[in-house]
Amino acid sequence: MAEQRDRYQAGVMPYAQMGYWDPDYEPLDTDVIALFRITPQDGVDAVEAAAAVAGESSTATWTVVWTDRLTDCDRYRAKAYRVEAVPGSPGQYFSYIAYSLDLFEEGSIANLTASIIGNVFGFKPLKALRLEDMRIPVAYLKTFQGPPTGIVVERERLDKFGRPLLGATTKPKLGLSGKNYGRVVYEALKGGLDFVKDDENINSQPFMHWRDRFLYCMEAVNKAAAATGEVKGHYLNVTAATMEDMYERADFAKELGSCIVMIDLVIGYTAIQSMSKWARRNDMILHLHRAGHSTYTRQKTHGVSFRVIAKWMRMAGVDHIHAGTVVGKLEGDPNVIKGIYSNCRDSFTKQNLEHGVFFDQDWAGLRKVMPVASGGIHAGQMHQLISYLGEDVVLQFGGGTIGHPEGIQAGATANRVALEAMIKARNEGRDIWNEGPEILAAAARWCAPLRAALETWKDVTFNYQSTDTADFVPTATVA
Ligand code: RUB
Repeated sequence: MAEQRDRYQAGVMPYAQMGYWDPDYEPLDTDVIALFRITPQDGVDAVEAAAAVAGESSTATWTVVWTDRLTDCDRYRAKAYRVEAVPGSPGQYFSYIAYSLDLFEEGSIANLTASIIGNVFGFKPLKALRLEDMRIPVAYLKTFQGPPTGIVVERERLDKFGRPLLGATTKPKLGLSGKNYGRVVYEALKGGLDFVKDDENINSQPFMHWRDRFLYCMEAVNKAAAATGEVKGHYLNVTAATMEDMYERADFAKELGSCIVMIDLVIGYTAIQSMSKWARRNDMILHLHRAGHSTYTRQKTHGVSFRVIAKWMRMAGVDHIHAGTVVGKLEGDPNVIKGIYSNCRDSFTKQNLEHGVFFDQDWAGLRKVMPVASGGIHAGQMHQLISYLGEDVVLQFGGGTIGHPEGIQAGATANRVALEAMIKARNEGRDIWNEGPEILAAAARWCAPLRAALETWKDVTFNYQSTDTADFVPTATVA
């Protein structure tokens, strides 16, 4: 930092000299820490770029301002304290920045993010900037209520234990009338699924107004529950143009006896927090579809990693979050997905660079979020899904239920039988990763719908290279 005498001379001064770089700084337990991937413009020094990010995401502007001296500026300045080259990616640097807790309003994702991903993402001296991870201090976490229901209470309400939950997204995404939509929901639930789901873009369009959908879906849920003796649900998407509309729709869902409502990420952080409070007041499960996230999470050099969005959403308070399938049709590197799932389900997340997790994170007792695996999956992948994703997850087969050649009920039955056969085999100690296809084939001998599903989708896979991968690879150890 510049000498005290020169520090407040009017004019432009490098951010590092203004005090936004402090290699000796030791973060406090109460500091918010952000890890950015910085790609400086050619000729811009990495340390100065890191200091600029610290400056622009906390108190600085481009020139010295004397009004700093009216504040406790040494404390309020964010401090870049560590910069290191990203392995295998020339020109990119990981930069660690610490922020005092006093910079943030309690319980507000909007306020946290306005600093951390505010103006700084358009800053000219950087070619690109990505928020890779954050360590949220316990003191700040305790100002958030977190998930209204959480995994444990959701299972109790549903009375379903020891296996992943099964769902499906209604297809086609758009165009069905309320009555036909309700038919799809009934068939899928009756056939063995626990949940059916509105798609992200179903709200209240000319072909199906929201009240129609809610009425027909709840008729389907109640009929299927009566027919099977199981608790059933349909995620009614209450996403709408205004909070008033969303509250009206959510209230109606509750009045009809639904146990769950759904929102889309595109409604924004404040609306998500408001809906979380509504769900907590009304004992409802809150499902979050992450519509829109790939516009800023997928590319490795610019944007926000989804593991950070998952963290923010656990704080904001959702019960379900779409978190990737690994094997399905949408982006999902196995290691990155593991890191995202740990942010949803751990009580304490340990640093794990191979999974893209840069910090230990104590979750301060916030309830756990149920991750949802959805997008291009089918019964033939059951062993892979359970091996990669574990038990506390909703597996959602949309096309993989509704596209079944013998109909929707048969599609649901195929998924339920595949799931139960695989869980049974796992519980008996079998190696489901390697024996999975055999286990499925054996179950299919007695289950025509599963036989047809395996025959139809065989080994359909989406084998493309992942865009968002971890930067650290396991090193071979000497035996
Ligand atoms: C599911 C589908 C969902 C995606 C969202 O359809 O398209 O909208 O799961 O993606 P299907 P993500 O099961 O027929 O593929 O879960 O990654 O956010």
